[in-house]
Amino acid sequence: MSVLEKISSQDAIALEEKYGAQNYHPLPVVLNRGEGVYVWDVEGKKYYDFLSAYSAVNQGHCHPHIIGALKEQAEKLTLTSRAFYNDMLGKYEKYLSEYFGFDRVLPMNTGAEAVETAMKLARKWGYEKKGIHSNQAKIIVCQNNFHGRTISIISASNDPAATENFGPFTPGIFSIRYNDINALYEALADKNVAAFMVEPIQGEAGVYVPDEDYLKEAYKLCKEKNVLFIADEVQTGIARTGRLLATCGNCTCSDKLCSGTPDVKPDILILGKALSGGVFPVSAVLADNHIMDVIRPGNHGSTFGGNPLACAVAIAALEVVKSENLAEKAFCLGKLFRSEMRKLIEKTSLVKLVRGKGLLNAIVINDTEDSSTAWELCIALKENGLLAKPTHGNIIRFAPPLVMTEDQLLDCISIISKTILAYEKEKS
Ligand code: IF1
Repeated sequence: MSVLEKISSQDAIALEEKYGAQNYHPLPVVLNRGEGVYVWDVEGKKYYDFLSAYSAVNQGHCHPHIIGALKEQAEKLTLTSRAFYNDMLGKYEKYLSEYFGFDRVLPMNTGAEAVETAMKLARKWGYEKKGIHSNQAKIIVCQNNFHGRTISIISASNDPAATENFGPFTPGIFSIRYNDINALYEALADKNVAAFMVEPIQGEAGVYVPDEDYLKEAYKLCKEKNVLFIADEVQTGIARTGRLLATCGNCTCSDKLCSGTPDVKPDILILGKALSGGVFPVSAVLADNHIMDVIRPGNHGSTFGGNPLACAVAIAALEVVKSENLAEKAFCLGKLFRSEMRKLIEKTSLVKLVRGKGLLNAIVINDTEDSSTAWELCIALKENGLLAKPTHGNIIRFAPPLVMTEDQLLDCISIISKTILAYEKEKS
């Protein structure tokens, strides 16, 4: 079979089932084209994408400015390794540093690699700057976190599906309750703590938004105890939550939304996903000199990290975020989305609540955690032309590309409302 030969959805699914490791349980839809907020399946049916590849495609599918940069750079130079300089990396590092207000960038590829990098950086800083005795450094994380899939990262996880039979795990990682400032206060009493790593909103846990002051208070505590505050903004960053960053460090986001004085300026910022607009894996760790300077030649690296293609793509992806005011759009559309969902909740007992920030939202289905209601609703949404995926328990995450127009969003809200009301009627 030629790889260019057209195949049906059924055949594509059968191939994955026969030849692929079965580490996913996808919705039965096979996509082969995307443009902006839309994707198409192999039979030509058009859908609104309400997952955005887990927030990697914030700029919309195949954005012409990003694809243009990709093509142009791909024809010139794609990879040199870091054994040599390339003419894009420095430009990119300057652009990224200034964009997010940090001194330096350490370029990687996937989100998990960037999280690992941040953990290594924090440990090394702990020994060399804070004076922690060798091999004693601790990193504090939060329960129900999602930071990726490597062994060290799952050592921080309490999700049995992600951890069972993958031990032994990496020591030195301890978890506390999320959104519990006292728990952090107690954990930071230990002088061996090098860092506290947190998601500003817990995505995988079900789009769990912490209390208003939690991050600010947590940051203050970290400052008092000389502990690094690591923000994992792989999912929340790059305009998704209605700000350039959910922690809104020294950011360049729209003045209208930003008070100008950042609540939290992470010591270490982790970015991934939408840093490339979903074109391919590009991640980065940002920090100021007094932290990043513990990393010396040979300490860390990656064959692909900082490759010229990634640099060109990421600059273009970040240009789109600014030129199309995506933070502001996510902020306004998110408000509209949640207020319309609240109206729906008044009309149905099937949905308990809506929560989220910007265009990272979820609805909680009024059913037991192990029921298949959320899954069945997602199947019905798919039939009606909208793709979303259930997350832990009975929660449906809604995270469309940020380039959506208000009319498109209202169309989507009508699809979601009609689908839920029809499902409820059918079941009653
Ligand atoms: C999968 C969730 C999203 C992340 C944060 C690091 C990473 C992720 C905050 C690692 C990745 C993904 C991976 C994806 C599912 C997904 C996800 F449902 F698990 F929670 F987005 F919502 N930090 N998140 O969210 O980045 O190495 O994957 O590039 O299928 O595992 P990565």
